[in-house]
Amino acid sequence: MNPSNRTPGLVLFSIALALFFIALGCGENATDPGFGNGNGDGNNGEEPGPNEVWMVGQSFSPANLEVEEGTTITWENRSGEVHTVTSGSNRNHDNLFDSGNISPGGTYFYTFDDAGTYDYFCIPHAGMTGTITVTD
Ligand SMILES: [Cu+2]
Repeated sequence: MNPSNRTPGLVLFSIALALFFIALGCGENATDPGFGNGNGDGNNGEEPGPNEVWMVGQSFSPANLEVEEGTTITWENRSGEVHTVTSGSNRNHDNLFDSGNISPGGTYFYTFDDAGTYDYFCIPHAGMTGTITVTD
């Protein structure tokens, strides 16, 4: 190869590489798994992982989850609304855990160290409840 041709080739390659990464970046944004996509259902065909609970619309999914002691549960707000993960039943907070407001796209974690049945609810939404059953 003639040395004088090297530099333009390198410049063209660099431009192509830059365009590739720009395109990649746009693609990621366009396919970012959807919360707040307008219909209150951010599923897009996906499922919560084994230790995950999603807030979809005005419900917890799955509403009932059984895990072993020491498991950390992740709640992810896949809806377009603010929710809470608040321990207790019949809308009475038992002060074990409370996420505070979780905005769309936000997450909350809690580790269940002891076996038992743990009811929880969402403060803004009557009827939005869930249960974590912890086995030893
Ligand atoms: Cu809620």
